Amino acid sequence: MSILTEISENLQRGKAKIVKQLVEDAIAQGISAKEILEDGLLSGMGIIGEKFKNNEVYVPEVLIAARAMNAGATLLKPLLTEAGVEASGKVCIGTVKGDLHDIGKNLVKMMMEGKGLEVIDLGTDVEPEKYIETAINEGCTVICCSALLTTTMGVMKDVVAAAETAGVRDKVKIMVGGAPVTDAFCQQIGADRYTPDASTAAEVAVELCRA
Ligand code: B1M
Repeated sequence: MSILTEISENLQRGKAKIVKQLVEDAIAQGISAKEILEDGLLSGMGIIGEKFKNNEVYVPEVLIAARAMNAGATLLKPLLTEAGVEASGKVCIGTVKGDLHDIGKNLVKMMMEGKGLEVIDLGTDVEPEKYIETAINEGCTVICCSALLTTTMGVMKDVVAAAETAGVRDKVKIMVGGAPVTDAFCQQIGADRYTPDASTAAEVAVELCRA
């Protein structure tokens, strides 16, 4: 069995310590951080997601898998960070109100930091006004909203509205993403950019900060 398959399988069983060790071994073997992330950690999380959907596993199993995912991803962070890049802008990020999923948001944050952006992490369950207050007070050029639930993605529209109410809509760019979010949805709610994954999100955020 390949080490990446072992990472995926142990993540699915929630074996955080083993996942951590295997990720260290994979790094030592010279496997790229991107491959470890995509073919090991994210592959395992995807399988858990499918089982969750089919009621083959439940919230506790998903939670311990998520913990194992984070244990592995933390080790990859320095490798995904480009050495010597200068801070190229400031953004804030959070998962929208009512939504507690943070694995994708954390990955987006990690990739953005890797591109040299300063990232203020607002966590999960973030009120629309909180994004705006932070952007104003901290001088963020970009607001990044993540949502994983079809029932919470609508909050992104409230973030756009809150920026309008505060009179800063022309001063901040609003990026949206997360599994149920699409480009059509982004346009429909009047946000600025949708990106499907963490690395594209980081590239686009840098572009927006430089514009
Ligand atoms: Co939840 N959950 N969950 N869950 N969960 C989903 C999302 C679900 C699709 C599972 C399913 O039924 N198939 C489903 C949503 C269905 C829907 O809305 N249509 C669901 C549900 C229903 C729920 C609960 C309601 C379950 C319940 O309690 N009955 C509940 C809701 C709690 C709440 O938020 N209020 C719940 C709870 C949980 C856990 C707490 C157990 C756990 C979260 C742990 C945590 O995050 N700390 C959890 C998990 C882990 C999942 C699944 C299995 C995995 C999500 C994940 O982390 N994926 C998920 C099923 C699935 O997605 N297959 C599921 C890996 C992650 C890297 O991907 O977040 O998509 P993702 O991020 C990607 C991109 O989307 C993108 O970049 C990332 C990688 O490149 N991206 C952005 C993300 N944000 C971005 C922002 C950007 C740009 C790109 O710009 C700003």
